[in-house]
Amino acid sequence: DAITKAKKAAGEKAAALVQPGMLVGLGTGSTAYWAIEKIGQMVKEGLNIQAVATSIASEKQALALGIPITSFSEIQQLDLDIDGADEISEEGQLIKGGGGSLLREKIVALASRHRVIVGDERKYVKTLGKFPLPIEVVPFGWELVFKTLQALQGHPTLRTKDDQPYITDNSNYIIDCSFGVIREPEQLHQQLKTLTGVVETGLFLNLKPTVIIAYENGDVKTI
Ligand code: DER
Repeated sequence: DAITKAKKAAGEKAAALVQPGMLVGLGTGSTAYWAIEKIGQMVKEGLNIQAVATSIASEKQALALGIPITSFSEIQQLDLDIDGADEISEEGQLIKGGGGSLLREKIVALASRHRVIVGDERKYVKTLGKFPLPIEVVPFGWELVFKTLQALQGHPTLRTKDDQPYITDNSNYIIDCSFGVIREPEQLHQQLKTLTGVVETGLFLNLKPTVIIAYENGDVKTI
């Protein structure tokens, strides 16, 4: 369908930015999926790179494609991180975490010299906040963080999977919050990060990513 074609087009355009010898961050989700597939094809054709994946799922996909996987015990900086997002503002501010991988995604994004964010047109918004903000929290005492988020008008919901709390790759929980339009994302992020028990938020700010948006009509724009 048109959305899948758009995701594929955006992912493959991002993959084309990968150069021989690069250390690459592999994102998570249904758009980054296509970038990883394309990179796998390029590796089969002789491209020499090493990659760090942002989730167990992306690592499995990369290994199956023969993409050489490295880790932060071997390297401390990546050249290019390719990832998706749930919302991309016109200033390049992001909400991520819909796929549950925000912690490793942010670690990899911050360890990369450059970031490319890929998305279909639905992701490109004027202001952040329509998509509920994912917050990764430690399981112990999550109920206390939940109450504080209620008090902050976050309208929190604990993310579940098969009627159990969703467990991240890092053995944590995720609380999704709807704060409404987020006009001061830095302020909100700092406020949330100071809550004991909060590990990370899905606000990816001031990363100055290259943004690739694919439209259902077939256009692909690099912003
Ligand atoms: O969790 C994330 O941030 C992922 O990048 C994901 O939410 C992106 O969404 P997608 O599956 O539509 O690419």
